Amino acid sequence: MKTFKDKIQELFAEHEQLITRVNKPAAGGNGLFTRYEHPILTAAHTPVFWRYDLDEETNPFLMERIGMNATLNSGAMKWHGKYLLVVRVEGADRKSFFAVAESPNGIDNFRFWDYPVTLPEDVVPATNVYDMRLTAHEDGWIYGIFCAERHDEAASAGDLSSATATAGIARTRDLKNWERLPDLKTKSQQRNVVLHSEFVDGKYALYTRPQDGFIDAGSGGGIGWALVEDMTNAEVREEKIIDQRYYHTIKEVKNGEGPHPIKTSQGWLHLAHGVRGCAAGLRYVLYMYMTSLEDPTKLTATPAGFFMAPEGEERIGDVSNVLFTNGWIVDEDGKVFIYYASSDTRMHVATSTVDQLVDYCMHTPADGFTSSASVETLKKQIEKNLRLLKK
Ligand code: M1P
Repeated sequence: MKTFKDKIQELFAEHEQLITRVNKPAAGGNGLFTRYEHPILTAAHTPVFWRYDLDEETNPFLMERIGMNATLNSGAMKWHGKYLLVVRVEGADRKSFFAVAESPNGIDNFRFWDYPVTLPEDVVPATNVYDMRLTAHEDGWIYGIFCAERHDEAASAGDLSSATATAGIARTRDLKNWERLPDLKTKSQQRNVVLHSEFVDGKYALYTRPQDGFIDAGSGGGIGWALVEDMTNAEVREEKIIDQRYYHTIKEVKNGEGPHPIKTSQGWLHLAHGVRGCAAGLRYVLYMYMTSLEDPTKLTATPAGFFMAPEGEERIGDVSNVLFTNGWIVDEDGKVFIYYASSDTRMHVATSTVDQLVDYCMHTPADGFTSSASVETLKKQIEKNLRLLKK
């Protein structure tokens, strides 16, 4: 008969086996990026000592006491040679919190730090926090901008669902001690706010996503841009939409900046999510675009359609048919690690290179916005290829 100690050992051994599992490139692909066989983080990757009370006296049946539901939308950065994710962990109680997981190679062996992030609630307490974008800014701080969600005080009596979305701001120098700054002041609700890594005209630059309600972007036209003088009292006075939504595209209903863009010799390389509605609900896909180095508000490349859409098991989860990203890491050699979550449930990685992604953006035809325009674009490629094939 197994003792309590044996059972604990078993739990730890199973967990260790899971988190040290080798993650190999998945077969197939489209030349743009490489997917990997396994998710890099799931709820089961959270430490055993988070979930179980390991004291036989207080937990004689060795049951989970604090359940974890999902690991999703993670900010990312390279830190002391390690690939670090600030993961949105969602507990069984539906509350999300941030926790750091690190890997030696960016692909597997992600291990959570012992404690989750303690985000001070001294400035503006929120009910729920999630989807942190990390920016190591040239001012020397690492900023984390995230969604701070609160119950909408204007909701009618008995409406316990209406909420408001605001951009929460925190900063750190070591990813362990965080300073909470006042939430971003804006005219509308905001989610998916991202800090650009460099000063622009001596100011902090933010990618915004104005929205009429907690869910609906409504009159918010797309991904916005705003300059802010001081991150310790950040206020959006003017907001310009730089990446608009369009009818009958993958970003018809909503879009949102992913991680902050990567600086390349050919412009700023952006990764974002686009949302459209269908009979099955909302469909979230990832797309890319580029902006000018001289004027980061100017679009220079807008490849049509999605860059990455949910496939296989990625399609299913707590909120099915969703890919979402808010973290990527570029290595010195130009290798890019794209961290994305599927269906609000688990985290994955895909790899590519800066050169491939820039090539994708610059040479993928833009959306012509009608079926006939798409057919004309396709015909050009067919014609060229058939000529080549006949040679
Ligand atoms: O459920 C899908 C996503 O929905 C929201 O995205 P958006 O801000 O574009 O509406 C966010 O709640 C995100 O966390 C979630 O993954």
